[in-house]
Amino acid sequence: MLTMKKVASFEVEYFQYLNADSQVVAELPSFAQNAADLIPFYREMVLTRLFDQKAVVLQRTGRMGTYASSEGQEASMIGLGRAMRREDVLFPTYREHGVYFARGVSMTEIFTYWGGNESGMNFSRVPDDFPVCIPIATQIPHAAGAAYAFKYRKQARVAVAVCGDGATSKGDFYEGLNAAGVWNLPCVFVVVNNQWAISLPRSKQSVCQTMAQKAIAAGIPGEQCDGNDVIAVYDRMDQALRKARSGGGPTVLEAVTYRMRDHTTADDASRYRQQEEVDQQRKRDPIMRLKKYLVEQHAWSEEQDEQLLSEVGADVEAATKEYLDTPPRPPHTIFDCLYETLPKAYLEQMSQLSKQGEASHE
Ligand SMILES: Cc1ncc(C[n+]2csc(CCOP(=O)(O)OP(=O)(O)O)c2C)c(N)n1
Ligand SMILES: [Mg+2]
Repeated sequence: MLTMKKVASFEVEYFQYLNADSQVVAELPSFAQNAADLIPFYREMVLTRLFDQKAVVLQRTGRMGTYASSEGQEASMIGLGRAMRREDVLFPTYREHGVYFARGVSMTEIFTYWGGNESGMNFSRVPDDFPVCIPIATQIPHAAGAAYAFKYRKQARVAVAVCGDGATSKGDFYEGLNAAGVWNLPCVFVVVNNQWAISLPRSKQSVCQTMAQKAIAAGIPGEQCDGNDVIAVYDRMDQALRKARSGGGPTVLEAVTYRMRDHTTADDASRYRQQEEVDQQRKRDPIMRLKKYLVEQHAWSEEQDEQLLSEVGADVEAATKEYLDTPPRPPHTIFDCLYETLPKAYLEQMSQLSKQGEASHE
């Protein structure tokens, strides 16, 4: 007789505390019970947005290279960056500027990198954090490797890999998750699902209901949160980090958000997505959501907001000046951090570039 039994079952939970109308929809975690304690989150989200707007202006006026805007994703970035400890290590994509800021990386360092000078990635405050990763998903197995090292050395550190919805279709994503699961590594994988992978919408990326459930195949828990609710992102990140740090193993956290601007300054999103969709998503804006809540709780006012905008605006201007005042590095230095011993073919190219550099100074 044929008998059927269930051999596995799983579920994916969704977390949200502050909905799109700034209403509290679940009991707030302790760090968020006093609204005034959320002001530092708000400040960093505002800073990230003003930085972002300036970076696009610098690119458009020929003073910076291609740039990937993070507008709309501030709650995901600041929630996760603030939850991490300084000794944890970040493995980001090219769009996580706010996570770096929350970790104490300076705006000048980030401008410097996007201006074509890799020394901007030599972070003074978090020197172990990894640089921007352009190849999609390759940072995920790197994070698993670092987490293995932390475990081997018995260090209470967590490797945090951040990737996009598109990256979850790469083999590297699953390979990293699988290794982390098998070795029970101190790792958190954050999928910032911003609904688009350049021109490919989420609906064509994968037919699975959530990106978080991709964790299940690797035997690790996956959960989803409202990526535009900074309380939810911080809370879930904090839980996942604590678990990883105390030997409880890896977690996948999907933060559902939206990419408000073009993929990068080299893209024109109006060629593949409708303005109505973008307008609709504006109503979920993470910064407006938190501001409205703070004002309603009498923890914030329009006057304080104006003051903040002018202070942070001045900080962005000061960082811009510092970046623009830094002379470009000589072209041959692009070879400096490639190999311990530079192959012969590159040696020749490097000496050619050095000679050109000397000639142009004569
Ligand atoms: C290995 C690799 N393949 C292709 C690309 C080209 N590429 C750059 S960004 C991108 C889409 C990534 O989408 P997603 O992971 O959702 O991140 P998002 O840009 O939305 O933050 C692709 C395919 C790349 N950089 N690396
Ligand atoms: Mg994406």
